[in-house]
Amino acid sequence: MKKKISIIGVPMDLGQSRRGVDMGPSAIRYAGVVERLEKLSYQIHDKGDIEIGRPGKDEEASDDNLKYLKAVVKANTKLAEAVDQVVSAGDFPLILGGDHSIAIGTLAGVSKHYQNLGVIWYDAHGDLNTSETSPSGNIHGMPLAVSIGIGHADLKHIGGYSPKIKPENIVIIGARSLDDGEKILIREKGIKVFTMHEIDRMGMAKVMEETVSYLKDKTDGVHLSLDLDGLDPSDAPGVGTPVLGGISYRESHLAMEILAEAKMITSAEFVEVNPIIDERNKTATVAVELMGSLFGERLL
Ligand code: B3U
Ligand code: MN
Ligand code: MN
Repeated sequence: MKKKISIIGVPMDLGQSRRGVDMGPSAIRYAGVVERLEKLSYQIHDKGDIEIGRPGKDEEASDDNLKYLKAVVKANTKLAEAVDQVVSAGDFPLILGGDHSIAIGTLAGVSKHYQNLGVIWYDAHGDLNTSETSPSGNIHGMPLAVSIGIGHADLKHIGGYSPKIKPENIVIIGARSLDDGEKILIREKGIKVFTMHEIDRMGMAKVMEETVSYLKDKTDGVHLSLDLDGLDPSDAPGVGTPVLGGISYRESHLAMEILAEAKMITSAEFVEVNPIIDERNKTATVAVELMGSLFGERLL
């Protein structure tokens, strides 16, 4: 039987300040995600987009440094249910963002199906802020903290349980813009991080091999959360918060190929594609190409 992948789009941009990532799912579909994965002989079920309502005028500003909290909670609650259904049906969930706050809903839907879910967080940022440490109040800078049980109760308890993942089951890859509070949390919780320093020094092959061996024995599933801003802006210009000195296109393909060989990824999301500031849909196209490698495409 063909392995089934269910695609869920989340056209949400309320977790960050620049409008436009709500069009990410469309851009990724236009870049040919369904056709690409069908070619690899998967059976694809595109379940369409989660409905994201428009928030009220008074919702952006919030006293507790959590912009659009209510709307983000609502969207992620819906997403968690949709993802839960996909996993229950035995399909592979592939989530298209949307800003990275949607990882809160994805992980709420996925992690209840595992005893020890691993998470690979491919990102320029740590996304480990809380309302106290966040410089922006943007919830897309908080999903990893929320998922380990740190943050606003309404975010943590989406899906009805907390925490979703254990700090020792996380690997962050590509970090180069960490806030002070995030650095403290990384040390306190012992989260494994390969910053750009390690990627430059060790090479991507070694970084990924270490990631695989770090997670292999202690996890029973691994979620890949890939923020396109993990890549260098020259390769992925269509992201809201580009950070210079990122992972190259080629290194990213290699990373995905090593994950495909390891056969360890059980769910994935590709987030933060912003077609408004992109160059001819380049970033969405890169996302689709990386999905090709992740799902087993080979050069020869
Ligand atoms: N760490 C900063 C910036 C940021 C986080 N995630 C993105 N940007 N994409 C913050 O606002 O939390
Ligand atoms: Mn992110
Ligand atoms: Mn990021």
